Amino acid sequence: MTDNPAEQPIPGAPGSVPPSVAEPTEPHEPLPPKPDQGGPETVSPTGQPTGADPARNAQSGAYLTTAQGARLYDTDHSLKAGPRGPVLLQDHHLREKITHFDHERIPERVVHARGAAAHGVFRGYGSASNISKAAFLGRDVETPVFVRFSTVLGSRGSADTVRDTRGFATKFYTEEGVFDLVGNNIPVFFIQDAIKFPDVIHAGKPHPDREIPQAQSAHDTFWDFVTLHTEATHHTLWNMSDRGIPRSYRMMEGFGIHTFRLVDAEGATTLVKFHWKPKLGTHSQVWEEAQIACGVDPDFHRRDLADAIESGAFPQWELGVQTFPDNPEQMFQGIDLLDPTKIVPEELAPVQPVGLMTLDANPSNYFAETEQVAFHVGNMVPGIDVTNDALLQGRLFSYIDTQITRLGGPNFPQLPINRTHAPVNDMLRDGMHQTAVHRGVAPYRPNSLDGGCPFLAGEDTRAFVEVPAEVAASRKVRDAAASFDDHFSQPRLFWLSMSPVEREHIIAAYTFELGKCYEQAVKERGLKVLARIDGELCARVAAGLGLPAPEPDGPLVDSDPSPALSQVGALWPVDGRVVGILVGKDADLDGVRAVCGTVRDTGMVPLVIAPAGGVIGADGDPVTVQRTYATARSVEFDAVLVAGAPGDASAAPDPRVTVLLDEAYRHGKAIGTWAGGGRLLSMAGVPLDAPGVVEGEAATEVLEEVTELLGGHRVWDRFPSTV
Ligand code: HDE
Repeated sequence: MTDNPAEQPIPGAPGSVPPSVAEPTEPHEPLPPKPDQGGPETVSPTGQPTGADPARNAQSGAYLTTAQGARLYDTDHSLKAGPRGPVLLQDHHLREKITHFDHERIPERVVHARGAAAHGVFRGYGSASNISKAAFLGRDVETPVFVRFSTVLGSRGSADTVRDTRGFATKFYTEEGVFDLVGNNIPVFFIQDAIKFPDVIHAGKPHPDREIPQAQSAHDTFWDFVTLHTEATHHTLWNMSDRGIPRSYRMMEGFGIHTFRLVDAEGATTLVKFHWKPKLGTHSQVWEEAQIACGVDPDFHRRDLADAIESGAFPQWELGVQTFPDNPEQMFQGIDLLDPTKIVPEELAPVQPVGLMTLDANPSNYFAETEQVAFHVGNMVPGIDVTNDALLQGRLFSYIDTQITRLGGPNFPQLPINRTHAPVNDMLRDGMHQTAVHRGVAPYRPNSLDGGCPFLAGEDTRAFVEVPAEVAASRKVRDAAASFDDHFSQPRLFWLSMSPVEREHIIAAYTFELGKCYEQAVKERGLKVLARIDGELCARVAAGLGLPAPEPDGPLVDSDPSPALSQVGALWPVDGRVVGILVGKDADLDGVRAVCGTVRDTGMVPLVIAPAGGVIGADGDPVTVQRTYATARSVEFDAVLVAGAPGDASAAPDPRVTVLLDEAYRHGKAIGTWAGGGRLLSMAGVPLDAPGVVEGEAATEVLEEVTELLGGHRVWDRFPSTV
């Protein structure tokens, strides 16, 4: 057949060759739309339903077409005057294809640009029904949700495992409208007033001259700001703790941060703070592990979430509330509930579970769903209201405003992922990207031309019942309450609540981050702030920086520690944990087969690591290799098993194996071996008598002990501690 498109027969025309339908281009039906992609029913000018089913607007049919649905017979060559050109302007397919491509990108989010998301369902326990009339909190009420996790500072293409706060934003598609709980994995914030948000973000983002460093807080402008602006001390301390480097999105707590107001059916109100508690526990990486993962797998968290859901290990979180009386002072046991830099320790106000969220489906299109989802703290349902927290109040403006630039106009609520499941009958009209074809002539009230529609809800059926909260008569001021001046008592409370190993990690994190700053004045000011948290913390970081430790310039206020803040000490389910199984020359393949089966049966993921890919021991019962020495790195594994050692005792291990075992050991991971693999461990410098190193006779017995260790997340005893 000729290459000249002008000479190609038109598909379907007599004599044309039917297109090949072999893999990988075999046409198939589009994926069924997700239930939460339904939307307000609209009709096209010709009366055809449109928009309600996004799959209708996406890929359908077997043949490649233009955007107008015209079939194409060639998409590889532009239309030319002869095979050697020039290209003709009349090639409308070329122009359509390139023009669309030129406009494929939208602005990334100004913060939280890098994210990953999943669909799921929330089931209310009914336990909150006595304090909120929100229907979705009712007993066994099931509500579809879409959750987006994110880092804050990095660009859309930045690495996942940086030291940063993580976003935890949940869209509940309730029958009463959309409720967005736009939270973080850290329960306090850098600032007490929204007017400071541009300042903290400008300081945290890369330097404006060279645009470096990417997705990092370890640089001068960040530390310059947070040491001058000491209300940031509490959040910064959480960032420097293990919370700043989560092991997985599935293993993070989530916090609404602000105090919200719940309203019951009679109008009585209760103040609450929202908490998400992960069923898998709250766990972190260690810093070196996080840094390595940034390079070897920048998509570490995104991949982890998608893989877990695809494999059926659906992550779950319990939603809970801390409740406080709605008193005029908005204080609880001396803690200002309107100050978002303060927590209320769980020991003072326990978190009461109100429902369970399960994430059970991955998005089918990243751009349409994860990128275009638009959260807004103002998306609330009857039974949930705001408080006077000045950070929250500023957010109420920001979230709707930012979408106008990011999503190109005011009609973003019509995007499939943003559509409410409640019926919509608004009087909002026109604007960029209007996809609804509204009927009627009178989008105003009062009117007689549309028969008075839409009608207003009556007393009993209306949604928003603004709580008639008192507003204290006062003068206009740019100021905050005196209690907002306490910037150090809660950072000290957090420090005192940490276990020794967690304190070591905090010391190392500050030493690293301040050590990355160039400005001496910034480092010195950083130490002054640390002196207000704890003397030992300050002295150890000062020693690491080679600077004198300053005296605190104010009192250290002790309070009872909050054990709930520590991540160390409990046992957790091991679902979805990844066990690497090193299989070299002369390995015990029977043992490998046995442990692979048991690992799977326990709900974990076995990954066999061998010198080369393919299958090994192909004598009827082959073992499939999932990782090779070239593709494996320790950070992917929560535990490592070594299935024997080469018969030739003098052979040095492959250096990549040595690195893998050395890292697994230093990162506190459980290591198990049998069939003589201890020799390999010793050669890699792993002491066989160290805590969490299990050497045994039978593979499955070794695995049993390793699984027990995994329940504690890491072998904490392996980290030296002097605090
Ligand atoms: Fe945000 N924040 N924020 N934020 N925030 C945004 O909205 C803002 C704050 C949070 O996955 C933006 O759609 C202001 C606190 C999450 O799409 C923007 C202030 C908390 C996400 C915005 C705050 C958050 C955002 C950027 C200070 C935890 C990602 C893109 C008053 C409770 C949501 C967008 C997603 C995103 C503004 C502070 C959480 C610009 C002005 C406190 C999880 O509207």
